[in-house]
Amino acid sequence: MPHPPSQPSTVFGTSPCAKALDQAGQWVSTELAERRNLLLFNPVGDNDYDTVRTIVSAYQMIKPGEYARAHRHSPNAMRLVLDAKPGVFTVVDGARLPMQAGDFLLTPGNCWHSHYNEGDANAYWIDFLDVPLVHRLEPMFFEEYPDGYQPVDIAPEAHDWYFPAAVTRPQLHAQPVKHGYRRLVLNTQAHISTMEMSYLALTPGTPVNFPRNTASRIVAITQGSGQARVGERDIAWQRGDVIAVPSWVEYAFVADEAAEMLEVSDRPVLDKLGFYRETKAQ
Ligand code: 1HN
Repeated sequence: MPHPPSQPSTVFGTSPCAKALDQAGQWVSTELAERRNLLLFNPVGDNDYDTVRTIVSAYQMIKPGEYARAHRHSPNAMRLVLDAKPGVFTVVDGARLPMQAGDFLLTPGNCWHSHYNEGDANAYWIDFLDVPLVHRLEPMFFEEYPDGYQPVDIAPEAHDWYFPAAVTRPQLHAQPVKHGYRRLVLNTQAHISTMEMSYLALTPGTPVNFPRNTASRIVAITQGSGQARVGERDIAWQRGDVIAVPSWVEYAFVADEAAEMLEVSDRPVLDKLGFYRETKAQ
């Protein structure tokens, strides 16, 4: 079994998106903004919010000493941590969960959540939410926590909502290679029923052609670099990048160096409604 590197190969904090967040950090406090987000809207038609039709993703940055106050909403949320020094954590319905590079965390709909950076460097992560789906179906609810501070009740080592990289990466590399890549589907269905989350590990130089299918997905690169073809577009990707793959678009990935990525898809919705369909992979 190839030994996965334990540290991320690059630091997100040097990327143009991180620079934009750093710039925002000079002007906009979490006091003012509640969340410091760089929203990844897809510039198609008159869209000014969605990354794909059912899911939005956004980078978030929190500075040392900052606190993003507690709120809750009906949309489900998930976070993939890019850079974080010790002392960064989120509190979800009273459970204090660490946020370290490579960790993945759930905030199921209607759970109170607040974020803290008690470390000594800016922390960056990617948020994924089913806001566009909830918006279209209309059951949108949002509430501020009274006075903003939710108490911490527990600080568990392990939790159903917490997928530390130290656990998921060895699990991913223990999966068999199928169709040229490894896939680990995270056990999240009991908590978030609208989206499916998988980690993928690609072997350098082995192209992976995915079947065209009716699910929409967002792919976030956690390790390595390579190229993708999504529909008619050629994309060079590296750690920290986010790639939108809309419904019924053909897509293929090839890694230049051992690569890992997280895929967030709306497939459970399509499956439940009987709308999931795919063509055979070439
Ligand atoms: C939200 O509540 C968070 O709580 C992050 O960290 C990103 C994007 C759209 C709507 C709500 C958060 C969000 C969001």
